[in-house]
Amino acid sequence: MIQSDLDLFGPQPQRLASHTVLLPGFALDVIEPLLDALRPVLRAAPFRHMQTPGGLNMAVALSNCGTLGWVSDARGYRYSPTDPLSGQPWPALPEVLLDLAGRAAGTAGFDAFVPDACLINHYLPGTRLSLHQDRDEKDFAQPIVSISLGLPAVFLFGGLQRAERTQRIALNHADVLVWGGEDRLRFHGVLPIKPGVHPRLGERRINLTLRKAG
Ligand code: MD6
Ligand code: FE
Repeated sequence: MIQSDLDLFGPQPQRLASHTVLLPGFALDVIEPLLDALRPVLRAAPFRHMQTPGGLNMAVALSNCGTLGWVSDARGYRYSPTDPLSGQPWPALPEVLLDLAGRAAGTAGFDAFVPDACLINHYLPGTRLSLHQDRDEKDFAQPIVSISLGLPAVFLFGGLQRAERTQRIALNHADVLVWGGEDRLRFHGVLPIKPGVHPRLGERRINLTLRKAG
């Protein structure tokens, strides 16, 4: 059977809201260089479970790269130039990640996006991320680029009030989600990851969110 022209060009971008675009499979052609670049980052700054300000252990394990990294402890949420585990600066943002984020943002209509922070989240089957807003960054005019790797997730995409109803969006391996503008402060979260084994990443989901934090 001959593929349709549409299939030959791959899945098309999907606009989920006025300033939110899902780019299915956008990271597919750089997955191997991306994983190669993440390995030394995660050796220098391993995944860890941070404490919430309320004293609970976060279910998601996390790390960072870039000049700023997102941290949580008894004092609250904030960006820090150093890794609290090592006392050292976070590993540099790999070029392949900077380039991918810039191209994804541009494709979604946000030109000249230069992130300085990449939060790396690690989910095991059963791990969820409760509904939250991303509001620790300085400039909400800057978008966020989110790259999903490994096991699929159901992303909850809500409104500007916590109680507003949420859309459910499938985020699969190599999908890139870009959001900004008036969607920047929407509540969002991740449903518990379903058990499974991803052919490349095994029993895990990794999400990279690139931001201009400072
Ligand atoms: C995740 N992502 O997909 C968690 N935040 O694992 C986020 O919390 C997120 O994907 C802001 C923008 C995009 C995101
Ligand atoms: Fe978030």
